Amino acid sequence: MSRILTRRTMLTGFATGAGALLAGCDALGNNPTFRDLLFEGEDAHFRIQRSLTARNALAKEFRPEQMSPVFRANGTRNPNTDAYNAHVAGNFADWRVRVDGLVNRPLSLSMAQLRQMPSRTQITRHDCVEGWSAIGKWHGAKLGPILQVAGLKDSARYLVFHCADLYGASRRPYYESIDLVDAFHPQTILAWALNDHLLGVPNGAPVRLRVERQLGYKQAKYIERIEAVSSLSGIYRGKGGYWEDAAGYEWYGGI
Ligand SMILES: Nc1nc2c(c(=O)[nH]1)N[C@H]1C(S)=C(S)[C@@H](COP(=O)(O)O)O[C@H]1N2
Ligand SMILES: [Mo]
Repeated sequence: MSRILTRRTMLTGFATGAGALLAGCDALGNNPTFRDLLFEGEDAHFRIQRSLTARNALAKEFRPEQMSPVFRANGTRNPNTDAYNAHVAGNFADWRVRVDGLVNRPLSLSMAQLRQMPSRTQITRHDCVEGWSAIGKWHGAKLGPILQVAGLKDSARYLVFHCADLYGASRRPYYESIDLVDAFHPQTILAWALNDHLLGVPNGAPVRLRVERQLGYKQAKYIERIEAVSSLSGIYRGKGGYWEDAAGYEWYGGI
């Protein structure tokens, strides 16, 4: 009941703020039709509010003793191209993560520069659609502040993560994409450490995405480029990711 009153108060406050509605507000409030309309509006408002809250909510974080003894690798375990092998040999000293597309200031970040960005540590559960899960401790740069440095243009709607590996027999580039709600989510990080060690090759060295509200295939490994785009339709086969293109996986792999 008190929640309903609060909603009503909020809505009345809104109507009051609208000024023009102020004079007729009391009289209209006694009119059943208008009152019905108000409540309908409240319901819609709170439905939208709830769904937005769900997207912004934090994924569950776990305690250190809940971490899986081994965090298995899946998909590409080693890109194994000449270019990638050269980076491995050089300890990724020359690796760059480019941030480009619909940004005001394109970036080319070294691993050293990435490590200077605001960072976050989180112990979360990774869920793969193939039916396994693992709890791991991730550490890396928050994506939001990086995007703020790059300055997204108003037309930017999605971020496309271009990876260094060519997957499967088709040898097509692995890629993934997320929208801006997930891009600025506080747990969305470019992770370079897993379980207190620098990320190994099987898990995406030197840097991979963690987007904790979504399934395993969204967690792009071996990131070389982050491209801001207005639409996914021009990217590869247009479904927003390798598995979305190849096997009809959902673009929003919400958990
Ligand atoms: N670049 C790249 N990223 C990828 C994949 C891949 O094959 N290549 N596989 C995806 C899938 S299906 C899963 S479950 C996770 C596995 O991450 P892990 O190897 O650290 O367990 O990475 C995802 N990101
Ligand atoms: Mo997966």
